[in-house]
Amino acid sequence: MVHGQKSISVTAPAGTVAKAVRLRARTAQKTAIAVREFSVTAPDDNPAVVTGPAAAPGSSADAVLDGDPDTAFRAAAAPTDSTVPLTVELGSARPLDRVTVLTDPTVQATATVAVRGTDGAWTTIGTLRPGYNELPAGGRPADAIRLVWAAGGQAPVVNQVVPWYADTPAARLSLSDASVDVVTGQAVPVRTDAILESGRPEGTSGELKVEVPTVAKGLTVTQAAAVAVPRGSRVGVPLQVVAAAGTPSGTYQVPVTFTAGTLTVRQTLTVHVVPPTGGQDLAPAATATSSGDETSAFPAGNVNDRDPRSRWSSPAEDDAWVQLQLPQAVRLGSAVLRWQDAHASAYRLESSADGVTWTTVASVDDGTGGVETVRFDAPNTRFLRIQGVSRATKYGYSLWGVELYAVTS
Ligand SMILES: [Ca+2]
Repeated sequence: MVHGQKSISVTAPAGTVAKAVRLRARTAQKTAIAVREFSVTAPDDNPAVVTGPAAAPGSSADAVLDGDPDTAFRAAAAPTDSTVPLTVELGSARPLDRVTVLTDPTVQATATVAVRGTDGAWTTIGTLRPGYNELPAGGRPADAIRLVWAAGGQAPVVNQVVPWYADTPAARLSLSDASVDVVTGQAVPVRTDAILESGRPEGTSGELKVEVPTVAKGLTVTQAAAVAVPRGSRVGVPLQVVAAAGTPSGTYQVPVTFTAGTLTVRQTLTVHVVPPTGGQDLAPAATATSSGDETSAFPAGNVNDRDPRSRWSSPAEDDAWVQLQLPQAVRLGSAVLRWQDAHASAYRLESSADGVTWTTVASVDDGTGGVETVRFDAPNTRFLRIQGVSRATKYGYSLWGVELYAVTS
């Protein structure tokens, strides 16, 4: 948590693995938040820096590192004996496998390419020709690459310099959805993709394996086993998840691995197996109460009055809640929440048979608002509570309506 700072720098705990980073206001304030720059770096991600000869107007040496082969560094003049090299400082020494250099194929300019070892000495790894160049760098630790032009020829144009490190995993594995809900007995599979990315210039191929835990009897995940990941590309392999009727409800951790030679990369797919629900919405027959209402104009009863224009609104407190008491206990399987703009970014659904002892049946920590359907298996539920954890806005929680459905099998 930070306060009144113009520049904020935060170091994540060692070993943090993150897909997203967010900045979130926690309290109301007089002025808007303006962010000029938001950057994130990985621990071994020291930014590379490039310097070189004078650039032609509108061009810059940075263009060789921007990842875009369409932009280019254009030298202002043809090289002479005193032209400084184009030097890429890599930021830290890492074993360098190869160097790719893209230059304009129509420009006649010849250069030698050298890499700098940890002893500070430059070693020439090859000669640059117009167009595509891929030069072996020997795999030794290097912390810089430079291009030294021969005098004469035309003003050089370099589109991209790409270092390929030998210590980069040959493949990376991620999941398009790391967590899925699967309804038992539903024939249509739920799909998530295993995404494989090649980290090396030569591409890779291997075997994708999904291990369904034996306790999840009835749960199947089908996929193509052999996967080829071409050079520099990204391949999505569909994983089709089905839970046969009778699969025990619960949350299962399913390891997904990709093995190529001696390398294995892994991820975990979380599968929530939930029973099918249906029948009539049970909420209108329930009695709604809350931890508190913002004003008497927004009472708890507005969540189950079947009126889409009336809403419940809580005071601006993260731990506010609203609950529905059913006429009798049922095996509850889903809740549909219709949020007003002031929604929860995190909340729990809790079940109780007596209104005293509560069980958390679902936790949502990435609430997006709008209409959210939450699935679970909550036998013997007389009370269902929507327990706020954190608000997405400075206002209290606000719901237009809540629907509740029982398990049908
Ligand atoms: Ca309503």
